[in-house]
Amino acid sequence: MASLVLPLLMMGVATGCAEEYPQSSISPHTDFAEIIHSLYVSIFWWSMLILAVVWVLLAWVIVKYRRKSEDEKPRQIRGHLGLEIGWTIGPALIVIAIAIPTIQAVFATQQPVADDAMTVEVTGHQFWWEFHYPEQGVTTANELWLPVDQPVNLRLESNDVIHSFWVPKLGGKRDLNPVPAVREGQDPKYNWLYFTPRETGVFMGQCAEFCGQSHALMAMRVVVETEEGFQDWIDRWFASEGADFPGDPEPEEPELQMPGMDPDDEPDETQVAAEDEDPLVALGRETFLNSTCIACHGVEGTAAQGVIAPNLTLFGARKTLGAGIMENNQENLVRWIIDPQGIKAAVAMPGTEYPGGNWPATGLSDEEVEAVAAYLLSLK
Ligand code: HEC
Ligand SMILES: [Cu+2]
Repeated sequence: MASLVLPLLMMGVATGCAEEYPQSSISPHTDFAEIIHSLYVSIFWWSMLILAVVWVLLAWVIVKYRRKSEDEKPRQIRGHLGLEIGWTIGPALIVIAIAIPTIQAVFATQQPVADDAMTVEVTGHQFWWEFHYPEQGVTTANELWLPVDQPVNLRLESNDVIHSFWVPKLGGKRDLNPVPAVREGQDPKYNWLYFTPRETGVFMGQCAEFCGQSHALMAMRVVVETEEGFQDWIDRWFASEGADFPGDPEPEEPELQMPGMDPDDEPDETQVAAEDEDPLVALGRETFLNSTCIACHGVEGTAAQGVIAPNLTLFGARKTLGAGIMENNQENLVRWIIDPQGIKAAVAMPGTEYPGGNWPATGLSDEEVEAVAAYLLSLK
């Protein structure tokens, strides 16, 4: 049956692709994505049935009404009421048949949030992603860590223009809007995305709403870990530089807090370890903490408390750099610190020789850049 070969071939290609392509939307890994996927699959098979019926009818007409002799003239017909009503009602029924499960799916993906759901506040920035975990007191960027089988409720918001959160394998695609100022007593209106990751793994995502010059370079990863793996990541975040824990008092003003120089500081493991640390890393830390980097970037437990750029705590554990655009290694990081705008247009970060984001060039020497990169990569 010719009418079946092509659909089967297409299915083969489609399922074959699912495993290889990181941003495939036909490879669901959450309840949300499964709802969308099963809707898609059922509509696909009903369409295939319709296609088969149309092809069979077409073949029948071609054979039955073909020209049988040179001088044959087909019977001339003008209009056919029955057919016309038929092909008006038929498609209308098909549209209704598609609308019913679609509307059901829309409601199913807006289900009430479970009591034990974990909230993550996602903020879109030109051109990177910020993830804040209010319950854990953790902030990170571009790599969203989640525990498997734990319902998560993402609160979506933008710091500037409209962005869109899209990790195809996890389902959804929802805009991050700048949240308008609200009147007193009113609650701000956020978009939310609620799902439960079903499997561990790394899932790729991408900003799906054009947001400026480097929109195409605004990717992200979602790292779904086991419960223990996730908790370990949270613990490492707080242990990063051996300081603050949740509930600790707010850090002092950056100028006042020089790490390692406060006589009241109790010696702890990290400070003991610091003695035999790589001198390059030590130089990098000092350079980083004494340059404008910390006006924008934060590193937990240090004087770096900037909040307008990606938080760099555990930066060395990130797989990629620059919102998912390149591998996170010494060589790429050095290139990034020297000239971020040369790699990603319109980025609000100064380079060593060019200003950026209202800050003058950092003026770091090649050696200092190497050291800062080594320091940032040591944070893991
Ligand atoms: C004016 C604010 C500002 C200053 C100053 C600044 N940065 Fe940035 N930085 C940013 C912004 C904004 C981004 C996000 C860019 C993007 O990916 O779109 C960024 C990204 C980064 C990243 C990549 C983070 C990630 O997860 O991909 C690193 C690493 C970094 N900066 C290091 C530094 C260092 C080191 C310095 C000092 C030499 C510095 N930055 C100074 C604003 C700043
Ligand atoms: Cu965007």
